[in-house]
Amino acid sequence: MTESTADETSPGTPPPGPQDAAPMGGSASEPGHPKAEQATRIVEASRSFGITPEQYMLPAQQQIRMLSPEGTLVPEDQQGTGPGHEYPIPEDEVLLKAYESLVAGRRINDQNYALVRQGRMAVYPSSHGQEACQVGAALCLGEGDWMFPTYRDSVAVITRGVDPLDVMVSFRGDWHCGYDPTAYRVGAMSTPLTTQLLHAVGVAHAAKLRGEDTVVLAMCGDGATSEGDFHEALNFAAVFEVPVVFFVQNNGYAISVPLSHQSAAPSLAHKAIGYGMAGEQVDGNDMVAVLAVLRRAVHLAREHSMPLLVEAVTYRMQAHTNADDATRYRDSEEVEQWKRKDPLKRMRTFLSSKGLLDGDVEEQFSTTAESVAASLRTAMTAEPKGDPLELFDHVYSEPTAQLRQQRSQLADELARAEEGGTA
Ligand SMILES: Cc1ncc(C[n+]2csc(CCOP(=O)(O)OP(=O)(O)O)c2C)c(N)n1
Ligand SMILES: [Mg+2]
Repeated sequence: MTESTADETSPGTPPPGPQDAAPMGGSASEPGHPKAEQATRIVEASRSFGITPEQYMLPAQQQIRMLSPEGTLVPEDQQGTGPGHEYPIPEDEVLLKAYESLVAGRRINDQNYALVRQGRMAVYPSSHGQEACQVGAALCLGEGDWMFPTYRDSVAVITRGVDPLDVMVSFRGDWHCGYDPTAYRVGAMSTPLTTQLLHAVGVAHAAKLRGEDTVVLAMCGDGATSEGDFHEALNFAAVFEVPVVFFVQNNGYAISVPLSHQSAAPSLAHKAIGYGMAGEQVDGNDMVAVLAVLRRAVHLAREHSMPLLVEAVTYRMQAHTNADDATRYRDSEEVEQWKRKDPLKRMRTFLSSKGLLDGDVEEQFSTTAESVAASLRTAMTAEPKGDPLELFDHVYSEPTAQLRQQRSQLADELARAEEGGTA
């Protein structure tokens, strides 16, 4: 499928116009038809790889994988790569940083899980087992890029640089979003499925109109791909050639609904071609492959100003949240099988075999992770100090007369309570 059609790009051959290689065929690609003017970026990109637009847009025939489940390097001819689907292995220092972030991410996930069980946090959708996706999402972006995460993407947001405490306050119910999205270029973690994809496309479109080279990473789960907003976001991004990387973490379930009841598509990455964008499927528990695929997707989105879709196949190791009992809809054998593909173990084995990781470095990484966990424990165990008057802030940019009146009534009552009366 990824065989090069080298004659198309050989020197001296006149470059094909958009209509020559227009992907959809039929009357829509007739010269003079408006459709012929579209998908020029795809044509440009596929031409630069010497393949057809269809070959470029369809995912490679097998999942991109660089590390075996045992953590050994997969031989190059079995990695799933080919022309237009080539993914260079990231540099050693990036791989080591990724592993450090994996260790921290796993510790944060497990600390938060415990804090919920102790009643210190209301809810925590854990990404335990999905940390390679989380870390890859943060490390593939440049400082000026944006990330639009979901409720399950705390580790990605923290790896991007947001203080863990500012992320966790929303899971205690203190704030809808405890950090300033514009300061970190990280959207609020979205609980309504896929609304963030539309925001992501809007931000990327605005940046493009302003002439900035910002790329936006728009994150969602497998279940979210069935939402109407998913369709609208992808369609708009493709038609307007907006630089967004849609990153779908396919963790097998949408609460209790397995992927087989979610989609009949050959893969979620195949959905891309229907919009006229390129899709790729990667082993989501392989830190090396996730980084390689996402980094290149971000590069291509920036270079060609176009959207791409990356599906990472991973697994939700724990229940959806503490409000869910996963034993009611899946058996423990399935979970055990995925334990054997743990992203941390694979990366540790690989980096050790490359001589990049030894006991001292390991120790240093786990000490850092432990101190983050300790500060989370301290902060979440302390009673939150809320100001009741904040109830009226951030509702309208200009508060209404009614809100002003209610605010001053509450302020009076609080002042009287302070003086010793009963509020
Ligand atoms: C618009 C909307 N519909 C329904 C829900 C309820 N809901 C919360 S999480 C979830 C499952 C989402 O599954 P998936 O997209 O695979 O993400 P995961 O939780 O597996 O990370 C559903 C249906 C919601 N939050 N928003
Ligand atoms: Mg899911």
